[in-house]
Amino acid sequence: MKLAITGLPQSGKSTIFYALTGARGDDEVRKASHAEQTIGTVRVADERVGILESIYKPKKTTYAQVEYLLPSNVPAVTQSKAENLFWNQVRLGDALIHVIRNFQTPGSSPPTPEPDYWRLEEEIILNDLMVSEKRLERIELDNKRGKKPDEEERALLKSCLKLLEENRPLRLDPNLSEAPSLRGFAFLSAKPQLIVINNDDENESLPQWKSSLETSEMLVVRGRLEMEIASMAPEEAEEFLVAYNIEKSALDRVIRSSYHALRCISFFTVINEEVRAWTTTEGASALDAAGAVHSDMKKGFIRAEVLSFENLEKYGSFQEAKKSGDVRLEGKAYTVQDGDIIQFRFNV
Ligand SMILES: Nc1nc2c(ncn2[C@@H]2O[C@H](COP(=O)(O)OP(=O)(O)OP(=O)(O)O)[C@@H](O)[C@H]2O)c(=O)[nH]1
Ligand SMILES: [Mg+2]
Repeated sequence: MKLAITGLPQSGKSTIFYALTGARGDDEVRKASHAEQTIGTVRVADERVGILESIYKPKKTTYAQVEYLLPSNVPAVTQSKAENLFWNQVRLGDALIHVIRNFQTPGSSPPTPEPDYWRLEEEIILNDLMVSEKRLERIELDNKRGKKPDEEERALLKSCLKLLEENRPLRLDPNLSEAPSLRGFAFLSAKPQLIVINNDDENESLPQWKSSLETSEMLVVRGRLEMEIASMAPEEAEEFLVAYNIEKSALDRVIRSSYHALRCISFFTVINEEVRAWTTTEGASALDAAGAVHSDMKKGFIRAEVLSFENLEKYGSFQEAKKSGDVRLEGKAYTVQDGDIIQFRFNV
């Protein structure tokens, strides 16, 4: 899962990125600094993995991972090359984390979170509008030259255009945001989005907005404070978490909310003495899950042996659960449930 950080200039994008990836002690962080973007990989905390570990005593344990992308270029106000570069990086994300300034630094104007939100949202919509217009023009041109258009794509693009012209994002219409034939366009406003209100150290509350936001989740992060905490040793961080009344770190909360926004679930495998957590989306089939683990498992898929996490905990082992008849044999079309422990039977 890739989460791209967006926001107006000086909203605290870098600060939030480091709060999320700076990670306290236990998290494995790899930062790859490319010419264009910074990527931070963090593991998804999941207490069920710890319980699986105590049951299986594996040689190796692998948590699910989330990648954060911090684009290097700031979005310019006018349509320039730099701006395109920024959005091209953001386009790689499965979802957007939209950072909004709700703090004041000496010399800066008081924060205006709601208008700031709409300013970036409008840019995102405009961006998609241009992409769909351009593609539709192309289709009409080809049509005139005798190339038969893909009618489904054409109709979908027209619906996109209509919504975007009303200044509304594509994420409002799942028929458009989830349409397989539009996936290639990687429309920005079609991506699920998490709004992170970047508050000052002393402020824990969500700002009151005049208009409601139909589809996006919003949460408060005290960016600078949490960035400082993220760089501390665990014991020192603990004191701060208590002092500032922070129950869960920004990292845990943002990951959890993005899981929710992206409709992600986790399933587990135990293969060659490795316990491993995987991320897939709600509604994924056993065959999709097999493909995520290994292409051979998908190709040679026979059956999936599935045990719910609750039943594993109840019986204490896969074998005991099997004796009680609680391990189910499922076919390709089975819909994976959050917490399933899956053994794939396959044949290559
Ligand atoms: N008080 C306070 N200051 C913050 C907070 N987050 C960021 N800042 C300050 O705001 C300024 C901008 O933060 P950055 O994280 O660099 O913002 P950015 O969006 O990455 O900026 P650009 O990359 O230049 O667009 C810095 O001086 C930060 O120290 C916060 O939560 N509280
Ligand atoms: Mg920055």
